Amino acid sequence: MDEYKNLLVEAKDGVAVVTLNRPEKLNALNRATFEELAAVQEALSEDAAVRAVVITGAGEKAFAAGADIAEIAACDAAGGKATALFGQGVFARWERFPKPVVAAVNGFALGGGCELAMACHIRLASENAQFGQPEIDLGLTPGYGGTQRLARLVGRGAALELLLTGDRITAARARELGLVNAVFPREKLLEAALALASRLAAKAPLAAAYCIEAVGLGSEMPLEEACYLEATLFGLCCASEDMREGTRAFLEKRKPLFCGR
Ligand code: CO8
Repeated sequence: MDEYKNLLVEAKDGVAVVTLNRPEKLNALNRATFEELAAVQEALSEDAAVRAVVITGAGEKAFAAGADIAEIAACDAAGGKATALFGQGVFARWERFPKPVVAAVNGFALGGGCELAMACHIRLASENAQFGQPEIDLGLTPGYGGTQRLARLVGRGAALELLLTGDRITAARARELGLVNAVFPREKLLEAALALASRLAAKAPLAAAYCIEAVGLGSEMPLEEACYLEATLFGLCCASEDMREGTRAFLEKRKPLFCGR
């Protein structure tokens, strides 16, 4: 794996773990970290040995406590918009990443940190995790997709409550709202995320990529067009070696071994 300054990246048995690594700043997402996240996306998407990704934060306290406020403080209108668009692009590429991405939220996921978690496909949290969009207390709106993904995940009422109060919520409340998929004791979180990612890594890679595409694109389309997209992707699966292997393995009463073709 390449060397990064603000990230730790390790890959083993089909699963890459990307750790945001500025614990002294609660893993606040500065420009350099975004640039490295963009670089790691490219590297991991091209690496056929990697079939699932876990994103987590270094240290005891934070997944990511937001965008780097020191950098934002210096933004003018044009710079703020450009910075937001750049970050949105990086998060949109995680959302569209063709391999499952699991967020292991191990502490504060605030502002840009919550937005990064929401761009991942599945969110697991530790019991001590806290979520929130506190931008309002900085005189800001979220800028990395938070107003949109939050409302889509938890509904408009709960999203506006979080956006307008800036309040932090517990992992248990985030679970109730559907913002996270499951909650684990802190010491079990990474193990649980790795176990889930390993299971996902063993699934048929093309079918996984098409599920991500169908949900990501389809949920923004009229139902009829989205179902048409689904049928097209289903047809593509039917042309794959993995479909032959999966159906044959079922009929032969054995486990399938998928190759991603
Ligand atoms: N940016 C920069 N530095 C930060 C951030 C941050 N978001 N969060 C924490 N830090 C730093 C602190 O300044 C401190 O540094 P130092 O030791 O050098 O003073 C260090 O991390 C430790 O933080 P604290 O001492 O504050 O730790 P506490 O345990 O006392 O408090 C909190 C933890 C409650 C999480 C607190 O740090 C906090 O409130 N952080 C800010 C949370 C926040 O407001 N996040 C939203 C940021 S804005 C955002 O994400 C907008 C995204 C869209 C941008 C669009 C592009 C322009």
